[in-house]
Amino acid sequence: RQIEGGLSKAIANGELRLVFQPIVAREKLEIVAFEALLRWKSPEYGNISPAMFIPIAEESNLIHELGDWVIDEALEMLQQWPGQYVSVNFSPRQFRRQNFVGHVVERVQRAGIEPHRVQIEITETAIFDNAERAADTLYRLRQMGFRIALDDFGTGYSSLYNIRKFALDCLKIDRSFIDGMGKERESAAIVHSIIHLGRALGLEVVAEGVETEAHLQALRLAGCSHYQGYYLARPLEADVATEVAHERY
Ligand code: G
Ligand code: G
Ligand code: MN
Ligand code: NA
Repeated sequence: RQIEGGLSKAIANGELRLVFQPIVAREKLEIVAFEALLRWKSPEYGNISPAMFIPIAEESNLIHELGDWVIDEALEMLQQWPGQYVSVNFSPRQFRRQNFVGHVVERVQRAGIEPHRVQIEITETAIFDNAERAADTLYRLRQMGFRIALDDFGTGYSSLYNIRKFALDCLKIDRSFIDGMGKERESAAIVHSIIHLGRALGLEVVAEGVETEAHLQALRLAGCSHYQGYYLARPLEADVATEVAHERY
């Protein structure tokens, strides 16, 4: 409850910011995109992780206000980058909002941004409870030119059904599988399968949580096209992201 109160003031008080983690492409490790990640530095509680406060915002209508702030900030960054796209996380309630498509389209148009420079990241839980409606929403977003990524791929219910049923551009392999790659053969086999499946379907595949040179080498060998993780870059402050966007593109 207290957190909820603090959060409702956080936007107006300028306590929120976005950081941006590079997503790099296989060949030259150039930065093709940044994932926007929300940060909250509260005067009362210090730094609080979105893993903690997003679920609280989801229980109230705050998630919409927060989400709108995130989209607008992310769109503004695009003006300063040479050609990268931005990947924005949407929580299930945002995604299920009435007229979600119209809402996002309006903000993108107002910012004068091409929808293909915006990737919408959703998790499998967002589409789980009403598959028909989710399919329609994703189809319409894609018609408008947005990119769609399935985040934490492999951890959701019925992952294979999801890729058959929904209009997607990108699979983000959950970092627990990358972490497990060198440890047990199940994880390695799953990572390989997702990469092959993605390629066969013409989807971009991003490996998340690339933390070591060994991860990168194994993923390269497996034919993975895109990587994200601490080994390549941590989430960066906005000005640093803009600098590296120009250096490595
Ligand atoms: O950096 P990391 O601690 O940022 O993020 C923790 C969790 O919070 C992840 O599951 C991530 O997807 C989620 N998250 C980060 N930023 C946002 C955001 O802007 N919106 C939503 N809905 N989730 C976010
Ligand atoms: O759920 P989602 O994939 O959106 O969450 C992104 C989260 O992963 C953020 O908290 C981000 O800070 C974190 N993250 C990014 N790269 C790495 C990494 O290499 N290792 C670990 N452990 N976490 C990472
Ligand atoms: Mn994500
Ligand atoms: Na993820």
